Amino acid sequence: MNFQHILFAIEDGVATLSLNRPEQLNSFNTLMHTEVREALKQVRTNADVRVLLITGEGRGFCAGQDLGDRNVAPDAAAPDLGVSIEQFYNPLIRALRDLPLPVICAVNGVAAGAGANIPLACDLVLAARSASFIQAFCKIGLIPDSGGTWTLPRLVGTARAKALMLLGDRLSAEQAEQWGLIYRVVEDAELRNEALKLARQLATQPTYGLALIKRSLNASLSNSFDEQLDLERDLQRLAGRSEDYREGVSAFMAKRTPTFKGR
Ligand code: LHQ
Repeated sequence: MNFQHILFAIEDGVATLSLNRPEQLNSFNTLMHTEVREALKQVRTNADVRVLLITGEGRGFCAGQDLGDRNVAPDAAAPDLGVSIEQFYNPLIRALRDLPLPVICAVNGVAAGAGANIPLACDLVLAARSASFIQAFCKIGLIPDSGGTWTLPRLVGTARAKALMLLGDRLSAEQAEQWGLIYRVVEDAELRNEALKLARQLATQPTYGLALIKRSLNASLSNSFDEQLDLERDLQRLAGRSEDYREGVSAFMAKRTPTFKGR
């Protein structure tokens, strides 16, 4: 499939997906959703892919839904936005959270609306120093979607999540790091390289095990302590059966560098 609104490449075990409508700050229209969905399908089904890196082209990361895509003229019938969420945004967020591999998000610029919540569905978020996060929904009479009402309060606490979502103020990358919304701020010029370096490093690691770590941490946010202990038991059972576990222990005992295959 030839993509128009995203760039997609697979190299050294790393799939890089870059949103590519820079003039509209990489806001989502239907075609971009369709292309992202197709790329994520390739990520899921290509055994060579061990890590996914998501970023954006131009000065923005993503401004959420393309607002020009909706007819809001006074004489037009009210749109059913639930359809768009059901068809596109919820499947996208679920796909990112459920991908059995680490997902890195490199937020290269402003991230607004759904574009501010997509990174929160990823596993490691780096942001350029000049990037910012805006829960812009409240400014146009909408509620935050793309999982934001679930992820944001868990990351920064309800008091800060409510302020961000009710006021729609711009949060700098630095503040986002201090509040625990993202993992790390890096200098603008270094973002892509730093993110790629991290992705390539992770792609040499026991990525099957990393996927199980991701699964257990995601589940811990809504599990009880007892449920989580049981889950740890079950996932450790799976991890212990992996080739990478054998390789890791053998390499440790032989004092050599392990070669992991992600299975
Ligand atoms: C855009 C957009 C945009 C189109 C900038 N659309 N063109 C889910 C389900 C269904 C429906 C509804 O929504 C959702 C989820 C959502 O995501 S709702 C929230 C949608 N997003 C927003 O409300 C953010 C709108 N954008 C902004 O507030 C600003 O553009 C930000 C703060 C992101 C950036 O501001 P500036 O740096 O000052 O840039 P700008 O506003 O000048 O934008 C640059 C261009 O990008 C401009 O086009 P132009 O032709 O004038 O250069 C904008 O119109 C265009 N653009 N966001 N979402």
